[in-house]
Amino acid sequence: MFGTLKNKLKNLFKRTPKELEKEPETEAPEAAAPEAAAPEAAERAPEAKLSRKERAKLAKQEKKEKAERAAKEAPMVGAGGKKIKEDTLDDLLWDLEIALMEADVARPVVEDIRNGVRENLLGQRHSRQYTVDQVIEISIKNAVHDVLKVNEFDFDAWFEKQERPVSIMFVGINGTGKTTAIAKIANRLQKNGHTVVLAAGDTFRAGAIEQLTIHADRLGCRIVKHTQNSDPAAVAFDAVEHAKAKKRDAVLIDTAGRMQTNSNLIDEMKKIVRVVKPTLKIFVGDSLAGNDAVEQARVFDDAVGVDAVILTKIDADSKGGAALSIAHTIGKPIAFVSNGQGYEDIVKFNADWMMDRLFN
Ligand SMILES: Nc1nc2c(ncn2[C@@H]2O[C@H](COP(=O)(O)OP(=O)(O)O)[C@@H](O)[C@H]2O)c(=O)[nH]1
Ligand SMILES: [Mg+2]
Repeated sequence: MFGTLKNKLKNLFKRTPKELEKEPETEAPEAAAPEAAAPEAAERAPEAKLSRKERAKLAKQEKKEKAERAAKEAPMVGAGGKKIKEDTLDDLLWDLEIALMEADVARPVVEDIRNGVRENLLGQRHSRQYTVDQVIEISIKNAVHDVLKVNEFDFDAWFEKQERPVSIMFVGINGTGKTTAIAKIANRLQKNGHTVVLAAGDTFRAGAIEQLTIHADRLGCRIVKHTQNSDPAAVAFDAVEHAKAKKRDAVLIDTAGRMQTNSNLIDEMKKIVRVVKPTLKIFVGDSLAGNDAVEQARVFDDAVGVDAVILTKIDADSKGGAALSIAHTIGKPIAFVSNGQGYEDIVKFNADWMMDRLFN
């Protein structure tokens, strides 16, 4: 999962510190260095018999542990630390940009991360307890976390607060995983004690109604369906009426896919929205589509107004770009990520979850 992005970032972090630090003699505050280094030298004295290589390894380990202990602290200091060189910082930022773009991260998000890191580091001095590569690493992580933070959406808390029945419409192009996501959400809602009605609104594709019927049978929930080629808005309307009459909690509305540029499809989506006024409109995007998924999200958002995103197939997504950029680019949160074909393979998205996958 997200291997490309993960590896690219990891390689960036592996740069040697010397490349990025200004030479000590050019920096007046470096004069304080021997004093600061003294306790460390004393600590290391008993290990004098170790080889140089071993000592270096030990020192590195010590430094790493120290940095990890202080990981929550800001690595930057106002004065007295080491300064980052501007030209080498720009080299690294360029590498960062390339790495993000190669992992299919959308351009505006690349810019945001890059500028965040640059602003944070340029002309700043960093605390002596960090090596410069640790400083860069923390800075990049913070910038990525900032980007991800806007993506959160607590579906469960949201759901509890809505009037019943809650109607949720799923939009997205063919094959992205809408129908599968509907079954997963239905399963999840039922496990949380809610009653669910499915609306077979993909009346276009042969087999779509049958596919949703199989899920309804397995999950033991009601499905409202009409014949193929019938009006999907009418199906959705009937499903909501049924839910009202039977006091069901949720109506999950499946829709057709085709191409996002197909104007019939877009009109069809708009009609469903006019007729049932769904409580929530979820765009389902295939993470493997990378920047295309971002574009599709934009088209659906312009047409019907997307409220949240489900990103699918992240179990097969080696790049991670869409996961990093989709919500930020269209300004809508990611509610869930789908990571497999089983009913349980759906995870509530949050920034820490994604950070964990990218950096650990
Ligand atoms: N690996 C993987 N496959 C998925 C995931 N979600 C859906 N699929 C598969 O993608 C294909 C299309 O899914 P479907 O729900 O029919 O897409 P729809 O056309 O948007 O309704 C099916 O074979 C699903 O099993 C996922 O998270 N991971
Ligand atoms: Mg479908």
